[in-house]
Amino acid sequence: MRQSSHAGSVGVATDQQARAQQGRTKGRAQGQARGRRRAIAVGVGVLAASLTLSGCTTNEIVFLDLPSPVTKEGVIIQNLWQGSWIAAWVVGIITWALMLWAAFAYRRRHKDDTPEQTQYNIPIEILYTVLPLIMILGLFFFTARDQSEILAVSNDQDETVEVVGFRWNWAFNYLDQDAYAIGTPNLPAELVLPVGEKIRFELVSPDVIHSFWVVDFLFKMDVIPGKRNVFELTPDKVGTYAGKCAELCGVDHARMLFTVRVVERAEYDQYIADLKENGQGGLFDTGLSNDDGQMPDERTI
Ligand SMILES: [Cu+2]
Repeated sequence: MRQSSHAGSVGVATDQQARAQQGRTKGRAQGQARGRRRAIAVGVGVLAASLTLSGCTTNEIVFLDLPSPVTKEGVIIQNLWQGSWIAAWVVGIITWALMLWAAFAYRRRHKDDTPEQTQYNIPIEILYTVLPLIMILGLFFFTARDQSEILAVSNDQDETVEVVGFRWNWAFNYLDQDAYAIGTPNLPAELVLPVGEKIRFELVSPDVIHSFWVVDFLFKMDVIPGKRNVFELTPDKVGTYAGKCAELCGVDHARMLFTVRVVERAEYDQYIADLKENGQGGLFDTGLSNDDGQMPDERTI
């Protein structure tokens, strides 16, 4: 009787211990969950605060701050760029979520535990071979489609400008107007274009490879000696835009700057008239540039 009562009290004690143990385990689990939630909240808060305090715009955060295009064709490039980033973000977010899920779901729960070891999952391996292939083919398709649209030359231009990239600045021959403008590193060239009119650009170089780049056009093309590279764009926003050489072409490459000014037609006509009045009628003879890299204003020919 005493024994059984003793056994009973042992049983009660064991139950109480088990409950206390359960309580401690539950408490610990709840504490860990709270800690995790707090860590996630702090992480999200720090990320949000750093993005807000840095003053970044959506364009800067999501699309890495591509300038808004100032040509009709620039919109195609903007769409390609933004579409590629949206696709990249979707793939990135899914990938990061899967990585985090795998890290948490299959983490080691006890220090003596070994997580389940797996290998040769054929369906998964086929999936992660085929999916990237589909993504790359998708990017290739949209790039090729847009590139052929932007580079299409239809010969229905309103004005033609021959762009001469030389060491170390630029000359612009207005072929339909019989006038030219030329720059030097000290007095960079200016290219004036009428707004809303299709311009045919013909790129030539008398010396080395340069690259004609107007940042806000979202477009650049190499200027190659012995070759005439042609493209057509329609600037559709009045304004002043920075241009530069985008091909490391020698010692004064960094000084190959120029300005593009997109103006109304009347102002353009006036500009051409002023050029002619200043003795810049006719065309700049590209043959004058020689291989010694002399600046045009130093030439004696
Ligand atoms: Cu250059």
